[in-house]
Amino acid sequence: MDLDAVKEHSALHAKPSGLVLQYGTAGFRTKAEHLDHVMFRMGLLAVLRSKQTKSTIGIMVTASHNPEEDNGVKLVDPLGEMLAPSWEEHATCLANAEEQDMPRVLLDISVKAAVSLQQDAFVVIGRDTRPSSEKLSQSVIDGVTVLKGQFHDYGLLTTPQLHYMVYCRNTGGQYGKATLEGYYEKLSKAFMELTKQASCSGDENRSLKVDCANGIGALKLREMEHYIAQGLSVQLFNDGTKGKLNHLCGADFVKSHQKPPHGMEMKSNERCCSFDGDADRIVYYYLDVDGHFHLIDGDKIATLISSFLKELLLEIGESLNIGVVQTAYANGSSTRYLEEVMKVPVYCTKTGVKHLHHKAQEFDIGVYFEANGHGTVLFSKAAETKIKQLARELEDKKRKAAKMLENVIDLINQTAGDAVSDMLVIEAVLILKGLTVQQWDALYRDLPNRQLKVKVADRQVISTTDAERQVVTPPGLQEAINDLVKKYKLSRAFVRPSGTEDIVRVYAEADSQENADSLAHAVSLAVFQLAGGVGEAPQLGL
Ligand code: NG1
Ligand code: ZN
Repeated sequence: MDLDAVKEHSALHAKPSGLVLQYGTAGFRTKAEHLDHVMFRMGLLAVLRSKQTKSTIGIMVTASHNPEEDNGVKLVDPLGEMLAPSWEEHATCLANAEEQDMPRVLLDISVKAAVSLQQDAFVVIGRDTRPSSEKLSQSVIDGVTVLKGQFHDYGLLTTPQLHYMVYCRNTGGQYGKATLEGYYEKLSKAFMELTKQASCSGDENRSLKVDCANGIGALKLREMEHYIAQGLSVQLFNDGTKGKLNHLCGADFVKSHQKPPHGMEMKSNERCCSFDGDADRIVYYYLDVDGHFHLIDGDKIATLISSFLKELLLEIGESLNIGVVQTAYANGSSTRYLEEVMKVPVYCTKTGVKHLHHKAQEFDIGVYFEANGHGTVLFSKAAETKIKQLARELEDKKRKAAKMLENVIDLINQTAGDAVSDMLVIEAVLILKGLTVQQWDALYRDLPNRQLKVKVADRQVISTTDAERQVVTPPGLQEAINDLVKKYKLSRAFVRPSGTEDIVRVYAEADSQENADSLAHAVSLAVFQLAGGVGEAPQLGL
């Protein structure tokens, strides 16, 4: 490692002294102007990770659903997965090292992680449409080249497309071709094959309005449009030609405000969906005839997809196990429906897809979704082989079911949540089951809920256990929450420090919206009082 060259180039991407950042739920995220040094250093780190794993590593420059002025970066591991936890720590150390210490910290990491420095390194890079992303990805490239890593810059990509590229490259093209065309062809072919099995054509239903959050999803969906045109017509809104990224639109806005995005023309009973800023999340919704807004979130997406997969498994008579993984944010009604009506085992993990992904790998078929619409389906290698074999051997109806499962395997992006791939799976399931958006929504009724944010001096004073459903510190907070929850029916509440914003998140659900709001407010006050709230105390209705 040429540490002199590292030092010299690092000075061009100098760290503002005193700035401390953490590799959180989704990598580093903050105001774009604070990130230049982080990008350069993540370029360096990706080279080490690539040498250590002897594989291609990905770097994505995005801040997902955060405001346009923010940016962020995350590394993608060889199988298209999130970076391993021990390397998250290395990333945090490296990003926070003061300028003069950085080369030494880099060397320490390479020793600790037993990186063989003679090994070649290859890094692939993608970025979203933020104005700051191009320059920041150039800083990543500077980091990669100073350590003599090779790289391919894909330029504008959705986050899941970058995950896909990494996985393809590390499996010798077995998963698919590591090009955009390869991605579009793989998904569209599986979608067309799957929907061909529908008994009725249901043509009138095959159109969908998509709010692209003024982000990368618009560009990529437009590129893909003609590949799927025969099966689905998509009408794009918030395509980035006018509005600002994630501003009053996108999946996060729709989910957290529980209302339609701006800039979308909705008529009653029309099926609509929203992507987030880097197109790895999706939520659906519609207006009923009375003009009421109905949100269909990640929980209902998981329910739709897992019930479809379970039916196919019953059809082929194979005892492959299926499990659904959620977080504490999953609506209580969804958990009850999955367990009691669908008889599917449900597991709860900490927030952040890496935790859900990890748990989902324990099943033959693991369906995981965060309530905010980030998720996918994982098929174990054994399950995939079995299904492919059955699709050749079985006959008639059973064969058809096995073939459909095979199509789902190709259609779902198994590397991470992918709004485009999830959208196509959902559309295919609706077509195959002949379901309208209202019928899908009516599977169960969400418990009214509310999410709030509380500002505190140091959010790390809150620690949690039991998949974040119980507070451990500060003392007295969990008792206070328990007492408040007891005052309402069908109620539940929990708090946790956000991994992507400098706030504490509060979640509450109860038998009515009024009660959910009131419980969430009361819990926010308890957090404010017991966990060092700053500024004005939380007020009801804000
Ligand atoms: P934090 O800020 O840690 O709550 C948010 C989402 C996560 C996940 C990450 C990464 C909620 C409540 N939290 O994390 O689910 O998607 O962002 O984007 O939706
Ligand atoms: Zn995202």
